[in-house]
Amino acid sequence: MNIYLEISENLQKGKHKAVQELVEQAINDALPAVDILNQGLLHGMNIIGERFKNNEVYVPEVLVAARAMNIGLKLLKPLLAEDGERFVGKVCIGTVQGDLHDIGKNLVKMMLEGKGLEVIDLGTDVSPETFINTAIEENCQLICCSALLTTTMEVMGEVVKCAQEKGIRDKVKIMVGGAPVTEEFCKKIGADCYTSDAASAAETAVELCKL
Ligand code: B1M
Repeated sequence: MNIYLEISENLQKGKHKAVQELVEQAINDALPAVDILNQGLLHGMNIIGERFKNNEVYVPEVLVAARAMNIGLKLLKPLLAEDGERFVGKVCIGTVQGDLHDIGKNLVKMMLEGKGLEVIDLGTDVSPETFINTAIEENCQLICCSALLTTTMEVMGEVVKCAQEKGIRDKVKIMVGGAPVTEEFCKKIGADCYTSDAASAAETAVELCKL
């Protein structure tokens, strides 16, 4: 079995120590970090996602897989980060109120930092007011909102409204993303842009911070 499949299978079983050791081994073998991420960690997480959808596994199994995923991500972080210009802009990021999913948000954060952006991580379950107050206090050019639930993605519209109410809508850009989010939804709520994955989120963020 190749090492990517081993990482994927151990992640699916929630064996975080094995995932840690295998990712370390792959890094030591000089395998590309992006392949370790896509063919190993994300491959395993996608399978768990499908099984979760089909009621073949339940929340506890998904949680241990998510823990293994986050451990693997931490190890890859320095390798995924590029040695670019430092602090090309300031961004705050969080998963919206009511939503506890943070793996995608963490991946986006890592890529943003890799592009030289200064990132304030607000964590999960973040209220619209917290996004907007942070953007004001920290002088952020960009707010990044992640949502994984069809029920919580609506909070992104509240973030846009809150920015209007606090009079900063013309000073801050709002980017939205996460599995249920679409370009159409982004337009509907009046956010500035939608990106579908962490790499394009980071590239777009740099462009938005330059505006
Ligand atoms: Co949850 N969950 N979950 N879950 N969970 C989903 C999202 C679900 C699709 C599973 C399913 O039924 N198929 C489903 C949502 C259904 C829906 O809304 N239509 C679901 C559900 C129902 C729930 C609960 C309600 C289950 C329950 O309790 N009965 C519950 C809700 C808790 C809450 O948030 N209030 C719940 C709980 C959990 C766990 C806690 C067990 C765990 C989260 C652990 C954690 O995050 N620390 C979990 C997980 C892991 C998942 C799945 C299996 C995997 C999500 C993930 O991390 N994917 C997920 C099924 C799935 O997505 N296939 C599922 C990997 C990650 C890298 O992808 O986050 O999509 P993703 O990020 C991508 C892009 O979307 C993008 O970049 C990343 C890739 O490059 N992206 C952005 C993300 N944010 C972005 C922001 C951007 C730009 C791009 O700009 C700002």
